[in-house]
Amino acid sequence: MGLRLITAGESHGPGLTCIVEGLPAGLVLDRAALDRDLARRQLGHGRGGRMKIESDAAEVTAGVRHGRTLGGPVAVSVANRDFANWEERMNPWPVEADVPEVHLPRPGHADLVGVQKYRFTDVRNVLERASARETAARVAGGALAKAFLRELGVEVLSHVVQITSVVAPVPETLAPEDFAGVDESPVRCLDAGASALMVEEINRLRKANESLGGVFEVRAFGLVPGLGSHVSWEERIDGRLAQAIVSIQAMKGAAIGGGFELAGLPGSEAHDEIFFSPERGFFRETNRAGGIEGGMTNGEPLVIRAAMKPLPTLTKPLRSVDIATHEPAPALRERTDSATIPAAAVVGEAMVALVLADAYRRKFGGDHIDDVREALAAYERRIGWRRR
Ligand code: EPS
Repeated sequence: MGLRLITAGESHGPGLTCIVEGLPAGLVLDRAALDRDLARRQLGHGRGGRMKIESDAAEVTAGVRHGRTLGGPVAVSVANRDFANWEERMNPWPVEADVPEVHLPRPGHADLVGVQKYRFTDVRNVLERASARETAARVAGGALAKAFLRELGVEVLSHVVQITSVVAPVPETLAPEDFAGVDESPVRCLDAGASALMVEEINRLRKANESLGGVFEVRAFGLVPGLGSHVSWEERIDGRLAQAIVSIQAMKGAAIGGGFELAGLPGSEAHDEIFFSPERGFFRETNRAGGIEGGMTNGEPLVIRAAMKPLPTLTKPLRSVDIATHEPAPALRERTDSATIPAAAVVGEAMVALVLADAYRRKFGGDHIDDVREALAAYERRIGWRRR
């Protein structure tokens, strides 16, 4: 059995819920680490008023006893503090008050297609679930997956590499230690110079009533070779990772390793030659493949990037049409963030961790965390893999 995540919840409803099914029993969870990831997702220059209201905390309601998993589904809930201001508009039950419908869909959002598809007349019925508030539940689930991966020697880390036209230089190789201070940068960028320019860029565009997109990168260290499989399209781990990344609200692209740049190179410059030494076993000196060959991890660090479009809620709204009258009208204008790429990178870590945790569960099975550890150690011995 693998591992899967289900989330439930609306942006201004009572709260969010995440259920992770498939964690082994006996896994030690750290409450503080869960809340730390939720807090990291709230950081970043360019966020709007909502983050001053929310201070996300995880409440574990199932699957854990005295800090250890029991082997059943783990449920975590995260309250929406803002619900206090939305009790009538977002009450799960009928209310006396007359709650006005939203009729102005925002270009780039799920609004218009959502009402068409689900037979709604009120855009709010779509936007509440489409909102990126849902990513708080993903991050809670990702924190559980990370706890499992950490037991297997895997670290999943992220950084921002681009905000609109500001592109940070990225060294050819990065080690887990290089990410130590990334959360101190207001844009979660590893390069101090680019970080300052990104902050300026956000300020400049925010003043012009614009929103911003960008690119983040997730790296995973310590992955054993052979997660995923070449035998079927559904099992290829690059495909599963791309799906997980592009499923994050506002993502328009995913690239593994050299990504789109590889398309412009001759074959001799696009691959990673294979070497062997008794100390290191098989290794590569480059990592253009981003740690994946033939739909399987190859023992090098995983490198995956995501391209995020500018947020579609604009303080200077784009042209749209009233869905009730069919008259032209500016799109819905809501309180919004201007840039969320630093937070999106934390969500990227969560999604990558969930896919990797699922791959470890599929490959190594086991009911208790020690079963997984033993199966992994036996496999590592058989292929002569040295952890790096
Ligand atoms: C979002 C709009 C904003 C963001 C929200 C995502 O919310 P609001 O409409 O309440 O101002 O703050 O993100 C979060 C609440 C969060 O926790 O990340 C949207 O439309 O996607």
